[in-house]
Amino acid sequence: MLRALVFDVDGTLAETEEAHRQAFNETFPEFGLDWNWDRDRYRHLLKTTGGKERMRRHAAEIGLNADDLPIAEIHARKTARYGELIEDGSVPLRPGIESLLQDARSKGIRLAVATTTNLPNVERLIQGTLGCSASDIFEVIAAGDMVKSKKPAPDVFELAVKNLSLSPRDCLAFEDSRNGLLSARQAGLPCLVCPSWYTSRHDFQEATALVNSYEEVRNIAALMAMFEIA
Ligand code: XBP
Ligand code: MG
Repeated sequence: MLRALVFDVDGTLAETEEAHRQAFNETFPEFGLDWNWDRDRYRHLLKTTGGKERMRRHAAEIGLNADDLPIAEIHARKTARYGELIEDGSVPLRPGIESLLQDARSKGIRLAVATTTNLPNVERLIQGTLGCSASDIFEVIAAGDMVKSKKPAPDVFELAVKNLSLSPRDCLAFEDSRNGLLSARQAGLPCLVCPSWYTSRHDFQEATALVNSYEEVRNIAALMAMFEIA
């Protein structure tokens, strides 16, 4: 019985990664770093979820010791810059997402978030796009640093399901990446994947359903049909 939809944020609710990349690149010089991540480099680094973890990986790969860098401070500045970039709604929700959220609410299907990014980023995205607080839309928000291990570990989906007080089988996860898909499936949720710009070449063989656009599943009836037969 479908009772809740649990959404990833980056790449799923919106194509945010270019804004993340811009925020990282604009922050690095403030800390004396000559790092500049182009799209190919960022696609590689996206294999590591979480901004702090991503910077540590980059440091290690270029032969630096991340412990010598103020990773938390850099990340705080990057988060502030990212918020400025998206707070005016210039990164829109992906087509079909808003109508799916509205239809779910009207049908009494509960809504939650399971993301590796941090809470202020979810808030800024929803304020910028829907003009309300994220907590007005999502009953439960499980975000990056609330859990021990980020995706592909199941922790963040497990936390969302626990806070919903539901069985994972009564939830449906929405993801765009292989790490997210593995996280959702390991937590026991069926998972609908809609690839994003950076993830189109990922392996999604464990997906319960795969679509090219959320416009294919813009209402709960379409989703139920897909979910029941999957
Ligand atoms: C998204 C991420 C995030 C963002 C950066 O993964 O990996 O790390 O790129 O966010 P997913 P922070 O969509 O699978 O949750 O800098 O706030 O960590
Ligand atoms: Mg994602």
